[in-house]
Amino acid sequence: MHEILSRLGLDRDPRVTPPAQTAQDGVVLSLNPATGEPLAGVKLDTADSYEKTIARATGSFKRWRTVPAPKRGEVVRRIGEAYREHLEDLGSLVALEMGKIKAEGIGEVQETIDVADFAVGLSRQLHGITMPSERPMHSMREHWLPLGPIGVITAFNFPNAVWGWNAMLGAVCGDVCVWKPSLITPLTAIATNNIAQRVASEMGHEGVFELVIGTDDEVGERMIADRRLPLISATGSCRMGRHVGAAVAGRLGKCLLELGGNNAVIIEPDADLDLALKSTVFGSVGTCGQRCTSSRRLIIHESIADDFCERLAKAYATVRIGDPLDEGTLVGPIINENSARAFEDAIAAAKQQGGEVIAGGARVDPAKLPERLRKGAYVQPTIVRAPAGNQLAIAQEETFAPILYVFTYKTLDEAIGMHNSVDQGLSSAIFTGSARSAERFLNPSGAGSDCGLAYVNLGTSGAEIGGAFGGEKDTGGGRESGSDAWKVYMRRQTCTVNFGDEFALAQGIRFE
Ligand code: UN1
Repeated sequence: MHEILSRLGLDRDPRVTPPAQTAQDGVVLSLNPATGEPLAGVKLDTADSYEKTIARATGSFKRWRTVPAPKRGEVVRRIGEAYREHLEDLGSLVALEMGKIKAEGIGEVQETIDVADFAVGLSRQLHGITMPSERPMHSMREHWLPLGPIGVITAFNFPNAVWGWNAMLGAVCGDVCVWKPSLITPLTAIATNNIAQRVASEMGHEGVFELVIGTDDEVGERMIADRRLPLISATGSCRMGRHVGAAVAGRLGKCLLELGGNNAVIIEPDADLDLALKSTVFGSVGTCGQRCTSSRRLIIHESIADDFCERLAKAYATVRIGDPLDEGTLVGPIINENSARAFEDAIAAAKQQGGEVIAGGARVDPAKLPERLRKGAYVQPTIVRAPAGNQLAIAQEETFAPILYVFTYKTLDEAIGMHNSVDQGLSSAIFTGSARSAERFLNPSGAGSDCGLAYVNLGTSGAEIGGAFGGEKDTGGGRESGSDAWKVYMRRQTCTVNFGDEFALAQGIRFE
């Protein structure tokens, strides 16, 4: 077994089986997307084991919620420290199993550490407010209470950090986290969850972090229908989110959805173009275009479009594609064959719709790859220029691949209109030297960017944890991570106390 797996104790985990070439019943194979090799098998949960997990989580929640919040924070503080100790190995495991480059794998685990730190501070700041009562000798306040065991469904592309956002906040809020990770990245989930679980158990708090690894049919459907999970936090495609949202709404549960993006960068003629270039390259090719925040559309002023596209295409040509664990690689494999085909289909559609490919445009020829990488799926980061008139239907869709569609504009109003003309509303960026343009992009009337995240002079991906993360429209409206996103993991209670001895009704109603 790969040494990173052993260092993280995965070879001793009862769910992990030695790698086999073919999957057996009830086992999912985790593959290294860089080489196509199986890393290990992981035993799947069944309806039966799911039921046991939820029963356990329900019991653990009743104990955990009684632990004072700052003490819960202390558990999360130690979990953050344990992740610091395992940063290199966990980051490498993310790279190994998901295919993002090691620097980004480590960055992802750092994101979990950051949110753990944030949650520690928060554990002493789960503030409610007081308000004056209209009645004499009455007081009013609201306070925040633990919500319950919560279901967290995560995608393959951030196999560690998205759980971290939910689990670290949920834990200080007094919730127990039941995590259903993507079946593409179960090993990262096991290693990540085991660390949190071990630290919490050593401190006398067992069962705060539960993991269920199973198919949508066996586990996912049960989870979203389960009334014992008052909140389902789900990250994935808009299609998945519609299904989850409807199921959870059907039982009047709470949903936190973080779904697809179709993020655009606007570049104004007075922008710092060197900065815009670097940021656009990272935003569009980073993580092989598989972030929900990846830049998918470039909306550039017509006066600078040709020169900038030429520079961008040159920069794309220098991006080193290869093994994500090799120093110097900037783009690893795309996650699997299906994604590679979606990449090819999108490019075929773009060409058919009149788009012109000015960089990349195809898979990497396996013959040009080192022997051991030939079973991986590698694609060339691609730029497609939309035809005159800016009509390119395929750009309405989120293809989880490194494809950037380029559009041109004359006026900022036109650019913002194009920017907002897609169904999704996650992340957005403008590069400009003008304060006026920047403020128009952030227009407090709402006439600027319609996304949940808006950046000025930086790219669409790479959010810090301190802000609330999420998006509008088909992105699902959820907010995770920083700011006051913690409130979704708690329930609010408005408390009114009569400390006098008069019977008094609100609204001055007399009932004598
Ligand atoms: C995701 O792609 O699901 O802002 C999350 C970013 C990262 C998180 C991405 N901090 O790009």
